[in-house]
This record gives sequence, C-alpha cells and structure tokens, in this order.
Amino acid sequence: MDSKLRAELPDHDLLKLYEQMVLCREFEEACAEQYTKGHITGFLHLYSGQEAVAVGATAGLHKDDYILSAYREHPQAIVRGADPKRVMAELFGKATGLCKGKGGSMHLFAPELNFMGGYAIVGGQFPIAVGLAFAAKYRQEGRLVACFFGDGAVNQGTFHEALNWARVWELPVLFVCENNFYGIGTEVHRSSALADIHKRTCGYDIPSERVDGMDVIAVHETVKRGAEWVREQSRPYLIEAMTYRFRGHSMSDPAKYRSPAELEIWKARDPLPNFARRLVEEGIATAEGLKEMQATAQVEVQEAVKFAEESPWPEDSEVFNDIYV
Ligand SMILES: Cc1ncc(C[n+]2csc(CCOP(=O)(O)OP(=O)(O)O)c2C)c(N)n1
Ligand SMILES: [Mg+2]
Repeated sequence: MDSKLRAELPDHDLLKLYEQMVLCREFEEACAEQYTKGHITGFLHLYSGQEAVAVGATAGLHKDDYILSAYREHPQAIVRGADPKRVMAELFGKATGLCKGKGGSMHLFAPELNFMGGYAIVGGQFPIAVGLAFAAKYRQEGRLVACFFGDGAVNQGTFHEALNWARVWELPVLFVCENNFYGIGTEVHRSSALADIHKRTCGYDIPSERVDGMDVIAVHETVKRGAEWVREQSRPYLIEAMTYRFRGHSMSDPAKYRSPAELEIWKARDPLPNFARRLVEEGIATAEGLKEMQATAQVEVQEAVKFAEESPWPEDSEVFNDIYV
C-alpha cells in the first residue's frame, strides 16, 4: 500500500510527532486537574486542540533556531526539550521549576534550549524576536527566530513594527500565527478588519501562507519549507495556522461566547485521533501501539505532578535574586 505519510517522513519521525502530541495533551489535561485541586494558581491557559501546531512546527525547525511564544506555551517548551517535570514544578511555583518557580505558567524560559519565552503581554514577543534575529544575522549564526503568536496579537502596534523592521533589515524571522479564532471571548472578525491574517503582511512585502493547523504533517511541511526559505533568503515569512482551542481562554473562562455545535465541529478535527487513524490506516502503527504510547505519556505526566508536589518552595532569600535592574 502506498503510504502518503511515509512519503513525508520516516516512520520513526511520524511516531515521534504522535508521541509529542499525546504528551502535550496529557500534560495540559493534568494541568487542568492540578488547577482544580488548587496546586496551580493564577492564570492558566491550556493548549489542548492546538498540538499539531507546536509539534509540527518545532519538528520543522533546527535545534539552534530560537523559539518565542505567548502565554499558552507549555507544549512549545516541552516539545523543544524542556523536562515536563520542571515545567510542572514551575506551574506549581516550586524551586525546581524551569525558572526556579518565579515565572509560572506564562513565563516559561529555557535559553539553553533556545526557548526564549513565554510572554504574557500580548505581542510582547515580537520586538524581542526581531532583536534576536538581528543579533543572529549580525553574528552570522545561520539560525532563525520562530515567533509564535495568536490572532489576537495582530492588532498590537508591536506586530506591525516587527514586520516592518524584519523586512527593512532583512531578518530571519518566521512568524507563526496560531489563529484559533478568538482573543479571549472576541471572535477574530470582530477585532480584525482583515481576518485572513496571512494577507496582512502584504503591506510589508513579506510573503505568507495559510495552513491547516489541525494537521501535524501539513504544519511540519509548511514550516520546514518556510524555515528553509527564511534561512536561504535571510528574509521574514509568515505562516497562519488555522486551529482551535478545546478549552476556554483560561481556566476561569466557561467559553459561553461560542456554541456547542462549533466546538463539536472542531473536536471532530482533533489532531490526535485524526493523525492516529492515518498512522494505523497506512500501516505505520497499530491501535494498541498508540494506546501504549498514550499510557507512557500518562505515566510521564503523573511523575511530573509527583515531582512538582514533592519539590520544595523557593527559599525566602531568593526573592531578590534574578531581578533585572
Ligand atoms: C497588551 C495586552 N493587552 C491585553 C491583554 C489581555 N489579554 C490576555 S490574552 C488576550 C487575547 C489574546 O488572544 P490571542 O492572541 O488570539 O491568543 P490565544 O489566547 O487565542 O492563544 C488578551 C487581550 C494582555 N495580556 N496584554
Ligand atoms: Mg486566539
């Protein structure tokens, strides 16, 4: 049987994509549970539904490419290589956390992995992405900056300033919009004059395209090709990935602004079971094998929760350390 998936990637890589998506889903769903138990406090924005974007895109980048994102970024950090234990501990505010428990959910940061944050200010990552790209070009490092952001960020001035300077200075930035149709409770057509976000780069002479963000293979192929173009041309590019979050904006949002019917349409497009089905249909995995993968991910996440629970709080004396003044 001809396998469409095998034409894209070797079996090992295809299975890795599935493994990572499952780990992300299990991690996020465990976060919801820990929030309900009061172990995670403050804002918590979960990524369930959008896994194909983080997983497909990261696989299309090089390890030394920088990644920046917004505040819905646990999977982006984990897929880049952050230890789920240290990410969970960070969400618990523990000393063993990725940022010593001082950042929390919205401020994950791992420079050793070239994961440069986690930004709670909508559009805060754009100028930093451009600055990193300027530095990378100046030092002739050959790496690019992948800057993830939401549909709700594109009306911030920083988006337009970043696009402009990235083009004027010919900087290697791959802008990746995760268009999940909502900025908190506001549907994208109510906030954007042109809701086809990829078309908005024409004013800056930046090429762009749209991709199905529920299809991990499509995202991977598009990002890989886009990244190669950025690297070769030393020019910015923008990809708009059409996706959907299955939960509310944050844990405190019951998402009353969207209909159950709409949610059902998108749940039918859930990137995990759909990719699983293709893997099985094309003889790359068995249903049992994929179930085992999920069980392994569940164990890994439970170990992360246990690690976070048992970890110490930061010392009081830590309060004035790591402050940028
Ligand atoms: C500068 C700024 N303005 C407003 C907010 C409040 N805020 C938090 S998230 C958000 C919506 C962002 O939506 P989007 O970029 O689509 O990301 P998504 O939540 O869909 O992932 C807003 C307005 C903020 N954090 N920063
Ligand atoms: Mg959004």
